[in-house]
Amino acid sequence: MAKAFLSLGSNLGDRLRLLRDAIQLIENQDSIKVLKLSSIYETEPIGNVLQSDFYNMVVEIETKLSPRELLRVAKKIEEALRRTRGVHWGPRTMDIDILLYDQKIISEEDLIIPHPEMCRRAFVLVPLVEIEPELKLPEGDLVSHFASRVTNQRIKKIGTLF
Ligand code: PH2
Ligand code: MG
Ligand code: MG
Repeated sequence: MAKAFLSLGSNLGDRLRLLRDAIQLIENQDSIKVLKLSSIYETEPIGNVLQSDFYNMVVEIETKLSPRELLRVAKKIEEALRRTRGVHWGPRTMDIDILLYDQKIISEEDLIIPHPEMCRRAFVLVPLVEIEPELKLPEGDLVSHFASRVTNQRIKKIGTLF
């Protein structure tokens, strides 16, 4: 079994409901066991697209799926929640990204782990550190070290999902 971390984000529609549905769909997978859920955070949009605030959270899972199989399941769940595609980094009903998969480093065209942007994003780092304060990247750096460097990004804890 591998341990992995997923980032969930929504800024279109009923964001809370969409996060709840995404978690439900993840928990319904026989091949995935949810270990921990972070709180939900309202976060400023990162990137050069004018769009509304996101709700973000992080999920820690245990899985027998390979990274690529896990990616396929994540895409399937995004589809089920009718993720609208369009602007790169633009508004979406549900975005599910793989942040970490054990201590693996993967660098393929459509699958990069650790997630290449994760160390610059408060909306990923803050919930990650909330559920695993001692978590390290494959390179050995503490995730909390990066979290302390993104305090300029607006992020507000909303509460828990259930
Ligand atoms: N996702 C992006 C781009 N910008 N900003 C926030 N706050 N939250 C996100 O989930 C997010 C983003 C691309 O996936
Ligand atoms: Mg993303
Ligand atoms: Mg994505």
